[in-house]
Amino acid sequence: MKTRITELLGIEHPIIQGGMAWVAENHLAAAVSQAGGLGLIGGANAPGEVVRDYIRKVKEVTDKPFGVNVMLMSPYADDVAKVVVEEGVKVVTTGAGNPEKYMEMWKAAGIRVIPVVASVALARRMERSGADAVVAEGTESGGHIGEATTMTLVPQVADAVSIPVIAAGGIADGRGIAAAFMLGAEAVQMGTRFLVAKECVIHQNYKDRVLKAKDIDSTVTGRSHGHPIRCLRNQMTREYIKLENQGTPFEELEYMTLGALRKAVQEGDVATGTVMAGQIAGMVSREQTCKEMIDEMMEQAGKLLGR
Ligand code: TUI
Repeated sequence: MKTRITELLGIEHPIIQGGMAWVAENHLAAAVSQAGGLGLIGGANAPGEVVRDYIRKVKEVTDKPFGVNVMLMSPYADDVAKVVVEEGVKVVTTGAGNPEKYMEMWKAAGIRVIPVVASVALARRMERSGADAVVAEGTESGGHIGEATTMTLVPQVADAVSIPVIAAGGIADGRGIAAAFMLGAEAVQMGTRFLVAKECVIHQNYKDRVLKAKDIDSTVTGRSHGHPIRCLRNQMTREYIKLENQGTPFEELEYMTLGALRKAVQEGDVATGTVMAGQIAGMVSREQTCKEMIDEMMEQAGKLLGR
């Protein structure tokens, strides 16, 4: 399936793996790229040198294109932004902010820049700043989210910009890919399905929680403070939302959840840790290799789109 995105990135399939914080390290990124998609290393809150190490490890195992997601709220965003240039990374996506200040440096280095946006306004602005494509990410996604749904955001962004659009949020099978194409997308970005990939090195408790999730098992913390995060309901979300409703200051809540994602991902504490996942977790019920997932989804999407 050739689109402007597969051509731009030099990939076989129009599937990009989300740059998930603490999850998207070298093993997952390399496996997705090896399977013909675009694997991403999630910079998250990691220092530049940690990201450099991941980049080198991916290069050791695959010649295929891969990228890095720069999380703009990270205290290390400036460092990571330089490391991707120094390491000759070909594709950069950004999240949780406006990457304009890095655009000139990245473009001069020949990097394909793909900001993740949650609004038409930011998509337009990114096109004007020289972005090569945008990811239009709906509120169905896991992690830090915007307000608009994928169904409403993707066609509005596709109408507003001329650069290619990648759809994200609520997509985890060939039906979702076909639907995204119908809305005007030329590729999809997926996170939640890849959480349970065999090559994804997160704790088995995290995977089990996703595998067992039902349709309405996700919730959103931090809405009242303007930092909405979608994750699966547990003891942590119940306590957080209770305190939030009582008007607890943001700094206190931040303190409470500090390290909570790492606790869930690495230690498997899915009761008091943050289990970030999208609304589509209810449909993700099988552990497979990245190649099995991608081949299966592309076959299903191809059949639907060929009808
Ligand atoms: O970035 C994400 N998802 C994420 S990042 C993350 S880790 C994290 N750690 C600490 C605090 C917050 C997050 C977990 N999940 N997705 C891309 C995304 N970007 N979603 C929404 C946005 C966004 C929102 C507002 C992008 C730009 C924006 O406004 C920028 C502006 O200046 O207008």
